[in-house]
Amino acid sequence: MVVLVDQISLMRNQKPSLFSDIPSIDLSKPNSKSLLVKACEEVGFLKVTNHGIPLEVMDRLESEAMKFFSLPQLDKEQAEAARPNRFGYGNKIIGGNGDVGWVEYLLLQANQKSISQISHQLFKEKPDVFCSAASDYISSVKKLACDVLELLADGLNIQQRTIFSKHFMGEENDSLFRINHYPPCPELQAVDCNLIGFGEHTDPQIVSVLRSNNTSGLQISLKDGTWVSVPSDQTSFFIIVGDALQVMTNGRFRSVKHRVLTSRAKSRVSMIYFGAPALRERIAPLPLLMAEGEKSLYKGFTWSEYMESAFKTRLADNRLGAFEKNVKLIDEI
Ligand code: GA4
Repeated sequence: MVVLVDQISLMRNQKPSLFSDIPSIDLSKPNSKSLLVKACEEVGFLKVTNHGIPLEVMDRLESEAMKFFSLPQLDKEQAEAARPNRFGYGNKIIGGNGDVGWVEYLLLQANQKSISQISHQLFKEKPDVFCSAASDYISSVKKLACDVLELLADGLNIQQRTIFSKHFMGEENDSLFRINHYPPCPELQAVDCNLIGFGEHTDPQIVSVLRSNNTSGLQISLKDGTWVSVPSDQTSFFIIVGDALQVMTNGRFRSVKHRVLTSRAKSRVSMIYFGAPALRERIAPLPLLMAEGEKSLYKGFTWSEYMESAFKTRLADNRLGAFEKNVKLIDEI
């Protein structure tokens, strides 16, 4: 309860405005690629409509995941205790460094082997129902992530359309999938404030594709540092620029800080696909995106180096800071 009180005082009086100007991009329109580029540059966050993924695919997985989240806490904790690694069911502990939130979640590697393993871990009876719902959903959002990245490459006038998407097309990609459940927090009824569900952070990967039920709670930080609330939309997907894409575009695209606040009365479920390269792959600014004389802002790194460093920092830390080149200093030398 101490944590709750601390967090309440932290969040009191912070009421970010609803951001109705979230770039909303209709993927069936011919101008979508230039709008995607603009949104990634200015906000690092956008919504896509006409994405071709049936609502049924989203609802099916959400309801299968809710079957697990609705089990008695003891059963879920047994599943957590039996986990051989960080994948599977988790509760309240978000990051390896003590970051906590009012959240429970399922974390998977976005490949068939992990989907099948976790399905068996969670559902002793009939694991195939969750397994097939998760496989269908993950393959659909992976394709959507690739489509969006290919449109972005087009919009940036890069000949090789797969320049970004190729990173997670290979067998060994380190892409993840996470289903977050933010249970309502009735204690908040008494005090007019919110509680942190998932603390502020950027996503380390190339791109994230997020879908939530129709409960709000997600907030993003704009360029000027103000926090705005994202209106929920369960039929659309939100695209989040990750650190790796910011690096590849040498800072042109913005890896956006975001966080989730829990609600007093409504349960929020979000499902996020995180598109990442293989651990041995190298991420660095792409020379073909740099203007003549433009300096590289980042030191290159392998994906495993980056994730290793990510696990050593807390959520709110500026994870990319350790890989920034001090361009100004170099000029002065
Ligand atoms: C934050 C964003 C995603 O939820 C996540 C998280 C990941 C994890 O849960 O394993 C991390 C966290 C997230 C950032 C720093 C590292 C990695 C926990 C952690 C301490 C799945 C992701 O990719 O990065």
